[in-house]
Amino acid sequence: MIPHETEFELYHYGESLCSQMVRLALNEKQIGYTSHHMHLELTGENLSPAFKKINPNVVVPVLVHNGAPLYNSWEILRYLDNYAPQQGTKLLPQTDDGMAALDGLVHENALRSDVALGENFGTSIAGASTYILANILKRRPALRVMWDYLTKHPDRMRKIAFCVLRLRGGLPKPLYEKFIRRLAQGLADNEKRMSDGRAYMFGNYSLLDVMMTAHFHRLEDVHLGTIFTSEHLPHLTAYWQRLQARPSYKPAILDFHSWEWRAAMDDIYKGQPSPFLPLLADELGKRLANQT
Ligand SMILES: N[C@@H](CCC(=O)N[C@@H](CS)C(=O)NCC(=O)O)C(=O)O
Repeated sequence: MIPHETEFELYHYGESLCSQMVRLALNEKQIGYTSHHMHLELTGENLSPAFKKINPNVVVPVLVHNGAPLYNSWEILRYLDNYAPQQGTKLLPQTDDGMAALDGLVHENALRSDVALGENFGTSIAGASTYILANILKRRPALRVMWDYLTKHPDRMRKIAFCVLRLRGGLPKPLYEKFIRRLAQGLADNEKRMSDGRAYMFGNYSLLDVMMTAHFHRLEDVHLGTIFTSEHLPHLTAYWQRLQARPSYKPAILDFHSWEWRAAMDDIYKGQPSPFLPLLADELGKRLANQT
């Protein structure tokens, strides 16, 4: 049982994709919560003994419901929808087709620990953002960062990844190119999906759209957002505008921008598009041409 003062308490980070999804879902379901906003790479707060009592796996988000912790963003989304089925937006797809397609689409698009970095749309978006994590880690001495991750992070892959990011300032370039090619594939697939004129992934808004909001917002953060034009992606561009126009977007996403993340973006991109934008446009063009 986690000490708590209100029914729902959320441990989260402004720019974490999984945290953004849970905040969007809480907003869409109109469920209030106490916010425990944390810093990750900036301070290593998630590696502290205090947070390990809340989540021994040291990751966010953690939603605490009446003292019981819930750890996985997808499970949290489903949990919230089942907890308040009649309140706010229904998050599980409302058609049989939608329910049948859900797991496949989640597997193809979601940031999941059982999918390797760069092997689907979500893990490619996370991979493409690692320059930002590296830039934030640079604010702390390398030895401090390595000590923290090597001695306190329970995940072997992640402890190495964070040290590599701190020491190299990013991952090897071919990996970023792989992420970009997989992103192009995901964008082309989703453009096709939306081309029948549906408003959301399953017709009505659902948890897949919650995820896409976080993913597309991240594409903007890594300065690849100009790929959304009516020329390249007419249906996805309209869809992205629809997602941003929802009342949940500002309170769940924009209002939780973290200063160190914005500073890292400015430092890396200096207001210019990502150097990977031409590759993304090129790869997307090829895939869209193959679809017709
Ligand atoms: N499967 C988890 C993944 C959570 C996760 O990886 N969270 C990241 C932020 S998006 C994190 O806390 N990373 C910090 C770290 O590993 O040190 C979920 O869906 O909630």
